[in-house]
Amino acid sequence: MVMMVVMMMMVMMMVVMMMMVMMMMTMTMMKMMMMVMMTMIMMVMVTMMVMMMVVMMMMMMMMMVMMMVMVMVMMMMVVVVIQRRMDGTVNFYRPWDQYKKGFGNPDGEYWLGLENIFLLTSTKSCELKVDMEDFEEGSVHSRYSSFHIDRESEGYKLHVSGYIDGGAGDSLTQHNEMKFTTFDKDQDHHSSSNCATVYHGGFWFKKCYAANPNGLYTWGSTAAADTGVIWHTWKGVSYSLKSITMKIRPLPVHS
Ligand SMILES: [Ca+2]
Repeated sequence: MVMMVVMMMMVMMMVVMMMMVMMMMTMTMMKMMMMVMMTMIMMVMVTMMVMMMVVMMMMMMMMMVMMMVMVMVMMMMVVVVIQRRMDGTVNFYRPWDQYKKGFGNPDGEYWLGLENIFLLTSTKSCELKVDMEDFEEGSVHSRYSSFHIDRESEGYKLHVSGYIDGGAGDSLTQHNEMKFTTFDKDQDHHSSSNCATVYHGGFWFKKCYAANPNGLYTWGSTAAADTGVIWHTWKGVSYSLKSITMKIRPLPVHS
């Protein structure tokens, strides 16, 4: 009998112990499941945040690319008039400091100024277009794919190349590598005279010119020999043009 009781008690104790172990195991399992769930939630949240950041960065990059394209398009559209003759209202027979700083009216007869032209063309490559009209309703142009000038200490030396025909012929390439000359600053290649004094305007004279867009405005015929507003390859040296406009435009950067 005693043995039976002892056996029963032992079995009961074993059952209780097993239950306790099972309870402990269940609690550990629940804890582990909670931790796994928390970790999963955290991972989902972090993934969502990373995805949001990536989307935001992509949007910012797209906006930056769009802004860069807009700036490039705007730069390509910017045309700067550096010289214009159209009605003879402005005197172009001027000294060095006037040609350096500019004169006239941007809406009419105009010289932008050598220092400004230097600053505009020194940082980016530009093309040059020269539009011309005669008094018989003729209209032509000449284009140069590369145009810039040196600083004042280099005499504002002209660098022009890449002629493209627009009906007027090429009267400017022979002025390439010339320094600027005014009546009070002779930097031309004519040893015995000053081309600016002889032809009444400042320009990148050589010995002396094929183009003299800053010459005397004489409404067609040139009163004195070769002194008009001249583009030699279009109308010769005895015809003073009705209008001439020199404009520059920055070129897109080539990689
Ligand atoms: Ca000279």
